Amino acid sequence: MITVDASPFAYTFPPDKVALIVIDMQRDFVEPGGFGDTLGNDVSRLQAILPGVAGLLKVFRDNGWPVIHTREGHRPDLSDCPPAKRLRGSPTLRIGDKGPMGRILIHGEPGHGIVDALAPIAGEYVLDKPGKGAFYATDLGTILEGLGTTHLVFAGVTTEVCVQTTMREANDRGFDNLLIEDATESYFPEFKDAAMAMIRAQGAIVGWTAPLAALAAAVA
Ligand code: TIU
Repeated sequence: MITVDASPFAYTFPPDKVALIVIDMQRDFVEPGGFGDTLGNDVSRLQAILPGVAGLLKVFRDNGWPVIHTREGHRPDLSDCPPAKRLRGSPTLRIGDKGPMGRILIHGEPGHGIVDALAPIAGEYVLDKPGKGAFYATDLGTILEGLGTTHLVFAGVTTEVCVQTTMREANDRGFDNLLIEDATESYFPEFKDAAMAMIRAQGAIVGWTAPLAALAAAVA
C-alpha cells in the first residue's frame, strides 16, 4: 500500500488497483477560440496546470499504472448533444458552430483534441464523453472493472464542472478518489477552492485532495 499525505487525512491506495483519469485537457477548454472561450472565460488560467498534469502523467507512466484521458464532445450530426446543452446561455459560438479550431466540441476537430503537451501515448485510454461526468453514456465503468481498479486519481478541467461531476459519479460507484490540487483548474479560482473544500468536507465525503509533490513523495 502507498500512503499519500492528503487532506482531510491520509489517502492510501494499492498500487496494482489505481488508475489516473485526466479530464478534458482539450484545446477547446485551454486555448483561445474554443468552447471555454466562447462561453466568455479567460482560458489562460487553465494553461497554468499543464506542468502539473504532465508531472502527474510522468508518475503514472514511470510506474506503468493505467491512464485514462477523457474528451468532452459530440458527434458531427449532434445526435448525442441534447438541445438544452447546445441552446443554453449566450455563447459567441454554440456547440457544432465553426470556430478558429474547427467546429466547437465536435469529435475529430482540432479543438476537440488534447493539448500537445499532454498527448496520450500508446497503451493509454482515450474516452469520448458527451456529458460532464465521464461515466455517463461511456464504457468507463466497464474499463475500470476490467482493470480491477478501486482507487482513482484525478486531474484536469474544470474542477467544479467535469472533474467534480466525475468524482461524484465515481464516489457513488465505490471508488476512493484523490484529486491532485495543482493538476486541476477552474476559470473561477473561488470555484476551484470551493469544489476542493466540498470534496474533502465531512470526512472526505467525495474524496481527498493533495499536491502533486505529496503523491510523488509517497511513490518515490
Ligand atoms: N464550462 C466548464 O467549466 N466546463 C465544461 O464545460 N466542461 C468541463 O469541465 N470539461
